[in-house]
Amino acid sequence: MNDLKTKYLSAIAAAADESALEELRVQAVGKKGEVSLKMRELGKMTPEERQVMGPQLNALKDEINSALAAKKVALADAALDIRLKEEWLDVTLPVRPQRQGSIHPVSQVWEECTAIFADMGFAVAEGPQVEQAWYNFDALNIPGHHPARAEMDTFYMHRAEGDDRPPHVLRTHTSPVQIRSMEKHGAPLRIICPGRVYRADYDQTHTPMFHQVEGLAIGKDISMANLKWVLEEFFSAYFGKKVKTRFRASHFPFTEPSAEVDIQCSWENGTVKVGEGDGWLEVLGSGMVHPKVLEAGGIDPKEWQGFAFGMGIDRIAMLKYGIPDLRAFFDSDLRWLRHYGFSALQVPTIRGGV
Ligand code: 2NL
Repeated sequence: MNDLKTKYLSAIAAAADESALEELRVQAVGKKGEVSLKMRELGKMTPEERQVMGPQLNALKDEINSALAAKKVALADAALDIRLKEEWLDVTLPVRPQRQGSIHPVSQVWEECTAIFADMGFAVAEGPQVEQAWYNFDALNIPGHHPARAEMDTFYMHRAEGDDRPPHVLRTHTSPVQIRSMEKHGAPLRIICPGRVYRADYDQTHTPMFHQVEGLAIGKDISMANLKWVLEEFFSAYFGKKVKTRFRASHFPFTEPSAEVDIQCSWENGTVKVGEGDGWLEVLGSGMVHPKVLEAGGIDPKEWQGFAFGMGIDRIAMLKYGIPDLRAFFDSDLRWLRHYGFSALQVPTIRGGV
């Protein structure tokens, strides 16, 4: 028994890996292992012999089993030590350079507008870009003979011969979204509608697709004074300084009275600077919502009134970020995008009332 013990304990101590260890386990304490065979011989012994040999064999078996378990742990520890020495990373190395996309100026300004008007309690509404002519024109008190409706300015959806559905257009402004909001939510209402709009026009200052943000506030006693405050608050937050406004009487079919709004600017050797000097720049159209338009939206004009305005997102983006050519906005030129684009981490630069 002592020979067996010395033989296996030293073999276990010398085992090089887990498979050698398993082999030793089978040889010693496996079903047909040496120790197990010895245990089977107990049956042939006298009770006195058995009383001596039984416990000794059991003790030997236990000792071998714990030696096997201890060696297994030691082998695993040694293997881990080797891996820890061999495998390493320098976490202080800079990451591989990665090309990053940038936020388009239109998206940036869209977000800025949304944030500023949200602070003044305006919710954002969106709607379809392919719109029924009724929502785009009729509901807005734009008559059938109005020049804005002419085939020249408006993209009409193709109709197959015999297709008698009412006409659809690519919306020419986001006003139809506001009509839909009036229908859906009723009054009171305070929303802005940013979005893509389409007009058949292409030159230095016009692209067939552009972006607009319209605003609408309807209540019991909302007036032009509220409109003026909201717009001045907006321009000051957007340009980051107090910006004077000038309201000029104008005409739109969907507002009465109507006003075009200019912002204060200076012209110095060909560049415009907003919020200084004694020049003026037209940036939006506005007015009190026409009673017929309220009616079209399902709101009683005898009970409710409100203001509306519309301005070009692309145009105010050009003004704030000094981008000279509108057409380049939609060329997807990577050099242009890298130059005028914004980092994804850059939060909108807006500031509160001045
Ligand atoms: C412009 C003119 C304007 C509106 C848009 C509007 C919408 C509804 C009712 C009444 Cl639902 N008005 N929108 C009002 C006045 C002017 O846009 O020149 N935009 C660049």
